[in-house]
Amino acid sequence: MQRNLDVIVVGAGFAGIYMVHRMRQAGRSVRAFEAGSGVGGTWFWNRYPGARCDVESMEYSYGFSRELEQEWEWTERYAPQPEILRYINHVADRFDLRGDIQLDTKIVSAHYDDSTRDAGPSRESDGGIGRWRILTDDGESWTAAFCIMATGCLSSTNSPDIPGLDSFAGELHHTSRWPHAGVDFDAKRVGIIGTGSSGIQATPIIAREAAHLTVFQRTPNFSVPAHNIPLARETQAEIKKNYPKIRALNRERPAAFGINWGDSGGLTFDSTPDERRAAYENRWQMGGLGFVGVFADVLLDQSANDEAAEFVREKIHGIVEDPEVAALLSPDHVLGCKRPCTDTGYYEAFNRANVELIDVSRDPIERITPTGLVTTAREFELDCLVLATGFDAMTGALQRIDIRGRNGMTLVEKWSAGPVTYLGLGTSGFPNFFTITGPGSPSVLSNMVTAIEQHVDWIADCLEFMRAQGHSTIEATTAAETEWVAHVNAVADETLYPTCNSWYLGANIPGKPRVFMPHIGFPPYVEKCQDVVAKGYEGFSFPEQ
Ligand code: N01
Repeated sequence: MQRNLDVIVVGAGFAGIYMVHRMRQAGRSVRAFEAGSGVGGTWFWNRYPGARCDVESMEYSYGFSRELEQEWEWTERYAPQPEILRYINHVADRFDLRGDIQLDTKIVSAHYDDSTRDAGPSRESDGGIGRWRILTDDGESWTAAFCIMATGCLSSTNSPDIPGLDSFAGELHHTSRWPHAGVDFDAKRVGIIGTGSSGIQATPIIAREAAHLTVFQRTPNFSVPAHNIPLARETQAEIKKNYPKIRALNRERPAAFGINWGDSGGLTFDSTPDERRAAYENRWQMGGLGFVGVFADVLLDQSANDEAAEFVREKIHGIVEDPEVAALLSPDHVLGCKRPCTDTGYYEAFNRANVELIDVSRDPIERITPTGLVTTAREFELDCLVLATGFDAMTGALQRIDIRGRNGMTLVEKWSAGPVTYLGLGTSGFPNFFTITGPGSPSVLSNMVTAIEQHVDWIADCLEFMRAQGHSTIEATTAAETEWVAHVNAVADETLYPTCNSWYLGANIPGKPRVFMPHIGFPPYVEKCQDVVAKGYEGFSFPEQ
């Protein structure tokens, strides 16, 4: 087997799969390594009950193949996890990609080796100068001219450091590492820690199955009903007829999706109170993430945000019968500064007699015991404990691999004060190293599939440019990345995003530097990427070794 490749891709989710496809098309030798026993990335791992996408299925799908988008049939407005996983598997088969994807393999280290830089000109697939040396967890080593990280933004599990967690004798499951065989909650006393998107999706379903469910909430979250429905054939056919146009229009929207919502209603206080109320109600009835875009200034103006947030709190009080529980479920942070959730029956679940809400911000969790969970106020006997505690987002998956650039510099060391990237695509000192939807790019604040395609296409085109120009090495410059990080932060600082402890800021991980990681706004970002190319890859250098 050829162990000296042109390109190594780490991960085989939406990003890795499309990267392999583009590299194949360009005639490069490529291999993707995937830790899971199947392709699909986040949709392979997150199999918890209720898992589904919060971007509509007709939008959360690849646009690179006209045939693919015409032949695939989605069944629901918001696709459930098993259907998205089937779709990704279909793509892997349809484009015959599996031969270049190695499953059940973790990358332990990726080191840039320029020790043989004087050995003569490098060709992509020779074992020559400036190569990435990759070691897998089964001890195999590979080299490649290019190392492309398709490790995902929300793939590195955050397991809370609660004393005694390992001592729990019942069933313990993290939502992002859910057993393939499923979990039987029947007649069980279940506890769930975490009320982000995962916890909010899982809660109503577990509540229906379990004897008793205790929800341990540290921070309430805003959630808007999904109003999920089967996708009518006619609706799907209509969209398919206009797919290129719809996708193009979506790419002009700030988050690259949501064409159905129409435009926002301008600035909040340019409308009368009655008009505003009607607009909130309209977006609430539409359902999903579009609620935050009801007016253009919801994430820019505190007063505008207060009013939209108050509308959601009223809705919570309207749904939840016990006013004390409703009050506990009502967030007081800025609407949208933590990613809002999209649910099916979340608040309604608290009207069930078998569901209890515990405020662990008031009575913190002290420890887990073999038989349950102890807070400062009470002990809870549990047969099953679900951790819906999220991810070490955006940087976690990258930093858990021993990645070293020039002169042995580690990525962890380089990013010790927060991720430093140019366009979220590259970082200086790490030549021929790309991150798909890396920190500093729109990624999680946009339709991930669209963001992935934009990055994969940019990288593939860049490699073609290098081939045509005879360049063997590309590297972001320090000046460009410094300026870019400052720009990403300046954009965020003009908004209300940095006001609360979100995973966008790394605030959910103890000790993680507090830096706003995603770039806000897809269209200006794409424009910048295009401009960089038009100016001969401005901000990158081609040092040739
Ligand atoms: O994770 P989260 P998630 N003790 O970080 C709590 C995407 N996603 O997996 O807020 C007690 O949002 C924590 O409390 P706090 C989506 O982008 C999408 O739910 O830190 N509680 C919080 O409530 C989403 O935003 C979909 O105070 C602890 C929760 O755990 C992202 O993934 C579905 C704790 C974690 O919430 C992450 O969502 C699922 C502790 N020690 C996920 N540690 C859809 O497409 C943490 N918490 C719909």
